[in-house]
Amino acid sequence: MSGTPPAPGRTTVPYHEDRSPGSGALPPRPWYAGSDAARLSLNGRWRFRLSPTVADTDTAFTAPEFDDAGWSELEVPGHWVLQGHGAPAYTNTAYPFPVDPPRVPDENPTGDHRHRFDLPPNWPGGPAVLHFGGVESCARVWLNGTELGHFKGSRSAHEFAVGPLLRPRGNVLAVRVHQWSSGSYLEDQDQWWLPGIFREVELHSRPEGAVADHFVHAGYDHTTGLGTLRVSCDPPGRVTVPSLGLDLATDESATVAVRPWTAEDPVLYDGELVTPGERIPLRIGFRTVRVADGLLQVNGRRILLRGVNRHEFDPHRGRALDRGTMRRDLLMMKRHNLNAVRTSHYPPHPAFLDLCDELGMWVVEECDLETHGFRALGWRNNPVDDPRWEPALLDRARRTVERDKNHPSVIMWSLGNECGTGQGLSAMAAWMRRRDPSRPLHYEGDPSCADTDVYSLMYADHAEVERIGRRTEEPPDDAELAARRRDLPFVLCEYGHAMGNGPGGLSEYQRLFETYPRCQGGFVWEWLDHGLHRTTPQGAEFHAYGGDFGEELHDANFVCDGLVFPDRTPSPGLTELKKVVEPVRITEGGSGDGPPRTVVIRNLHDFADLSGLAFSWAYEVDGVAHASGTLTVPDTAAGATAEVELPPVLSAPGGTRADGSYPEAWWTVRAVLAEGTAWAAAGHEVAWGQLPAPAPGDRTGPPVGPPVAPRRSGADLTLGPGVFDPATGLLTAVAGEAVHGPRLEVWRAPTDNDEAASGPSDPGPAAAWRRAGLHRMRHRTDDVALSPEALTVRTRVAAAGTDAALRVVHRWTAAAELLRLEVTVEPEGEWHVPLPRLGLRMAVAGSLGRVRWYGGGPGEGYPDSRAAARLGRWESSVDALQTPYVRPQENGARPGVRWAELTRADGTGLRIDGVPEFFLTARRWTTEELDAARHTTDLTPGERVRLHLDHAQHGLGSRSCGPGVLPRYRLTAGPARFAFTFSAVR
Ligand code: IPT
Repeated sequence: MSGTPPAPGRTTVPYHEDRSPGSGALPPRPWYAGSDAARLSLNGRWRFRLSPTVADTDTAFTAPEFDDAGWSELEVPGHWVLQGHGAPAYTNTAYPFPVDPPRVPDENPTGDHRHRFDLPPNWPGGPAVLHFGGVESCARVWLNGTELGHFKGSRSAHEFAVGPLLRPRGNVLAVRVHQWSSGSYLEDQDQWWLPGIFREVELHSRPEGAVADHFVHAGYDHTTGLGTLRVSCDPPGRVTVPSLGLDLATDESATVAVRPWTAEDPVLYDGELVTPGERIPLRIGFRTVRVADGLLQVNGRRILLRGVNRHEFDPHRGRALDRGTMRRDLLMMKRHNLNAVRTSHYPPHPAFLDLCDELGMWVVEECDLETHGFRALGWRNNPVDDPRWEPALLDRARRTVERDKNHPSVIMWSLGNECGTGQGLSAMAAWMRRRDPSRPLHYEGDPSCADTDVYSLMYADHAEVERIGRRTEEPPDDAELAARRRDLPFVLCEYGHAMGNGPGGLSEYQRLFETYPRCQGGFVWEWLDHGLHRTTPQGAEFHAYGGDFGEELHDANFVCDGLVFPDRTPSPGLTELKKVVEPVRITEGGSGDGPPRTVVIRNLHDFADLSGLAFSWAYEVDGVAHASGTLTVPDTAAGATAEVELPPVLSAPGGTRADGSYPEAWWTVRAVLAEGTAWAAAGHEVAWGQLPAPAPGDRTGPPVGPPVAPRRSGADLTLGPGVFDPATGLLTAVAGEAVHGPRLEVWRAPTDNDEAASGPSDPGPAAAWRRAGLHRMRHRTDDVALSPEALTVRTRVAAAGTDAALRVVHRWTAAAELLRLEVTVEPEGEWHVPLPRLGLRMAVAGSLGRVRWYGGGPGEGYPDSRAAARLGRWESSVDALQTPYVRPQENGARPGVRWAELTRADGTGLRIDGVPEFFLTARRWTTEELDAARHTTDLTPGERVRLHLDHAQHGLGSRSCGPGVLPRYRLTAGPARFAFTFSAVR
């Protein structure tokens, strides 16, 4: 133990600073949505007064007759800092106060709450409890002037016996809440510090003989198909499950044929638990979780976790979530092929778990525990390694398990997050194992896995995951622990850090999960950006992050690292994840030359066959469907593969494209829900694949026309439809459209992943790029040469202070109405950094506000995050092409574009065909403006549309927390060649 001497200057500390979990509260019990025992919600408008320190307060307000007329009003549940009192603050791991456990600073905002309530006329009288769903971080409670006790443990429920204190009318509940307490040391999760009564406050009648505790044990034996039910209960009673014909005493067990519960098919049997004083509805899911043969198994099968880490957050209400929001989260997750949630890093509102039971989610439920800020201090005085904190730690373990043990969706308990190691964790684990041997334990922070049943890491790179898959990873020192760990299944409790644009590299992780049985998937970090909704003085709305509230210590936008934006619209990362983890993989079959004649359908579900899905095919030429039909897929069990014939070759109009090239043909095969489910309607798309198809028969088109020679007349230089500046060789107009450029561009507004440093010796790609001057490249025109066939412009692009350069040859040719540009890039000197991008940058009229393209879409895509980009014909406004990352950065590229048309309202405009395919980006501000912006409201549309036609982009990676760009997605400076054809859209 790394103990501390007693705090000098103080022999006793006040209740909010002592290490105890509290006093006066009742033992924890299971939460359930309701029973026949009366309940009264005390939520609503309460009276509120904020004091900056504890010393400024006295307890006079607890007297029922106290006059609170001068106080403010506050919405409960809620956080006072989001209701105009004080300010939120964000730190990732650093404690926002001097570290001296268990002491907290004098500046300890303290909120006194008062609520007056009457009992309804039919209130039964007798025993009752006052229920607090969650209060951050320490509450002291009085009812009608009598003190009930105090508690810590923000995201656990606490209850007090209050029956004898209640009066029919004029009850006064007084609650003092301290923002900081000893408990804050155990709640150093990466999120906003948000004090307040943020979950419901209720009064529960607890009649004599009501259920004090009950534990539903419902296992499933996959070898027999039988489920065994036993419900233990205090006091004893009876359990009925009508649809199973069960009527048994508590503690008696019954074994019957059942359909098991899984996340794919969440079968719940309605039942009832009846004791002398209460009837509780039960929702029973039969399933057995175990770690066997080195695998995490449910009902005898290995499962693959397609998961996310979920914090509770709402941009207006913080952690005071309503059920609609919880449900919306889950529906979105299900619709994006996700099947697992880690409740990072505390027990969620228990209603969320009811929804997980109902909709089907594997849940890893974590205790409300993180002491991350001690890491920077070499883990000195870490509470989890100090026996004096053990009661508080055990209290958190107990309150987690006891409250939520009856949920079939919860398949593992997690001790907490990022606490280092220590005996306190072992004590928690020992208690949890005794109390609930039916669930494996998870904890990531101890590489020895001494207290856990699964080996878990966060942000391991692909190579490490592969070694773990092969069981060849570096073992822990202790031989016994090494042997034990090698036999454990592996999960990535966090990976794919979804901060800003990214993550890249998800597909590569998924391949590993599908290749190595030991690698059972993981949980992307994280579900949601925690940006707080704010409005500028001019009335523009944006999402605020760390530092926007004047915090003296903060971690900026590291709190915005989710797959969905703060307002819960999906970010491109979620669309990508949906595609990557799809439970059915559709790929081309057959072997040999020519387009495939069969399609391979791989069923990647853990349990379900494909009968719930309807398959269809479409034959598309340059994104236009010419024929479509249903695809009959045979019964294919989970884990099995079917190969299905595609329809015979079809004839379709082909012709040629504007630049004279031939259109392409593709099959698109889709799998949609055959019937509606609890989480999506019939027709909802689950999976899709695209395969090259035989080309359309008609391969003829109008000839492009004879070549045209460049002409210089006076101050003008023209070539076919193009007009050039004779001095710089820059295009000034094409097909009647004023343009500026194109010229070579290598800079992009760095993403959060680009910006991430991994220590003083490695400041990250963006810093290296800036050092190399990639954001301040100069263009020198070396030659503007005319020949009968071409206009050739040679430039040298380089930054001040270096001799590394890019030599660029622009070869312009024209034929009839087409203007063609061939670009050759040749690096010169030594290039030590990858390029952010390589392509052309140009400006066109702002009126060209519509975009139509044939290529990847509809959303953005980057080299290592483009699985979800579907080849098709897409349309958007320029404005809608932007992805509003909370901190502005590179975004919006559409990958694999063959051609694009930018048009104005009347339909006229400019067309660009690219060979090879390119990344298309169009926005109303420059890269420099995008780079400089801190919030979305810093960007104001300019007069022109800025186009980027990129031959290549550097990958995204996941470096903001985790591995950078995989080698194959690095954009190394090297010789490159690409071409574009410009023409008019009329
Ligand atoms: C990891 C934390 O567990 C998580 O809460 C979050 O902070 C995440 O990082 C980054 O967003 S811990 C880190 C040291 C890998």
